[in-house]
Amino acid sequence: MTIQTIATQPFLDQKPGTSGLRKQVQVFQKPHYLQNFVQAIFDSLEGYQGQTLVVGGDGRYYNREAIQIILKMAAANGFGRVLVGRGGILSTPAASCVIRKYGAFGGIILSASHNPGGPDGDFGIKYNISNGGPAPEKVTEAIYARSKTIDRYLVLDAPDIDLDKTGILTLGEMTVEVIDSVSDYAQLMESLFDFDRIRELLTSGRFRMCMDSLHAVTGPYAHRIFEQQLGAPAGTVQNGVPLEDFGGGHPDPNLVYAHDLVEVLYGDNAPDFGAASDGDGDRNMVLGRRFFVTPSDSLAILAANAKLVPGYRNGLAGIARSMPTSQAPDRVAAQLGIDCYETPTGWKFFGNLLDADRATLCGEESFGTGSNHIREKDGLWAVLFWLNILAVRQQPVEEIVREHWKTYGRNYYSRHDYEGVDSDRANTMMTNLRSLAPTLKGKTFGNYTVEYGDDFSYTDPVDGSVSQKQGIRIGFTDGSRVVFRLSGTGTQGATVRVYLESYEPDPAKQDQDPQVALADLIAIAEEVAQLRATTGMDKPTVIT
Ligand code: VG1
Ligand code: CO
Repeated sequence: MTIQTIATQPFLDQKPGTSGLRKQVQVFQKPHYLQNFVQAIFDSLEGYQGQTLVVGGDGRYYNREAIQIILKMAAANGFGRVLVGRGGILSTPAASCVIRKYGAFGGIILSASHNPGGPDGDFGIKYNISNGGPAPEKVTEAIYARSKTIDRYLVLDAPDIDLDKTGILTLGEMTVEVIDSVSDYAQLMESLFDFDRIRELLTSGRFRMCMDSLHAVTGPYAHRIFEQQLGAPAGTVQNGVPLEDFGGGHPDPNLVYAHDLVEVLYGDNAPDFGAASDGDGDRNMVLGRRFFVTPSDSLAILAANAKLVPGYRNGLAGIARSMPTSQAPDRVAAQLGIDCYETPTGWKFFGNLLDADRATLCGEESFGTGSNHIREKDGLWAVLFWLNILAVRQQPVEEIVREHWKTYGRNYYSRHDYEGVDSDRANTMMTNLRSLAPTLKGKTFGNYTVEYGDDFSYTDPVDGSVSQKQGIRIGFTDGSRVVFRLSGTGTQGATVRVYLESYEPDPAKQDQDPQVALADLIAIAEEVAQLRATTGMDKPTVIT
């Protein structure tokens, strides 16, 4: 087996977005495209010779081919050992768990998360550092810089390895350990939650749940944890076989794309609890019987009930939420007397707060919740957290949420996405908003008076790094907000995201449809951004 040095030329579009490099599969299949990016990752790291790398992905189309390439490149570049999930499968949270548990130097995760898969779908690649979390911006910037000058990559000339049997193999000088994809993660879950109590609930005959894995990566994890370990009846997990194209679906756990689950939970004889996760297993949606829990509320409720869960019994150091996430968690933090941090969108911004033990729970409005147990958001963790709370409180999901609103007030919340917008027009809209926002202070729109308008900038309290242009915020004197961002995970055109939030302390007024409660803010968003004219659409493509 010889190490080959292959001459190559840079691709100029390898800038990582919110969560790694995401492109259409056909782009990744171009000769040298994946190899260039992998070599750019290795070239921007130092000190990995002889160290351990974790590799795995969400099982989407091109996962296996990519892993074979990465293994041969890791061997040629001098890694000592690679841990790879069987069949190339590791959910994003499981990869984070394995990196931490085995003290790996870092990990490469192959996923485009909730983006559709298959030959005409998307693929993605992301580098995680030794704390198990997504590489911070200074690392992704170094990778991007290197990708623009790269002229060669190293690869071992070797046959493919068998990914389907666990065991230890060698590739040149490097060891490859094919590990069970689920075990380490399942053990970690067992150490955090009261499995006995959850088992009691799930086998009591008084409580039924339905978990929809959307034919994505959490299938094997959910089968093992809910059905085998916790005793839920077979069939509790639906769409539990990971498929390379996710069965043609869109593995995004929201009311639009998780329609099978929504039908079950809103149908006759509905179960008590429903949940879904995304392509790579880091997102979650939680439903009660005919009841949807907004992700921002979910984070707030987990925080308010953390004492009921063994892993969090000793209290929380703090909470962190991304800027567009609703301020519901802030109210819980205030009540608990702990800090609540507001970070830019993307899990990489939580890493420092978690490492420094300033935050214990983190969350995003985009169906992401997690904690200091790993350094990624974690879909099944959130589901288990809810089950633990339900097992202790023995109340329906809806009742728990309504009680929460009564105590803390309700943050009405919605996100309107306009997908496939012309990039130039979307960028022009953002540029216009950037100059308009600061001029709006004091201006009134109907009942609302603008308190501030800006482009969110974040200074990391741990390392002082500054991230600018993270979203246009227009805040009103009553705490309501409208936020505008462009997505950093799409692969075609631009996606405009509009985030809307208002606060309702009066329990008598907490029962409205969010689209109705937010109608005035929706109109203000249209007025300031001219969304219809910009996007050419008369309504959002997806409302969550
Ligand atoms: C989206 C979400 C963001 C999330 C990111 C990655 O990013 O809004 O909250 O962290 O996806 O999640 P954007 O830039 O498209 O808004 V995942 O589950 O796709 O790794
Ligand atoms: Co994801």
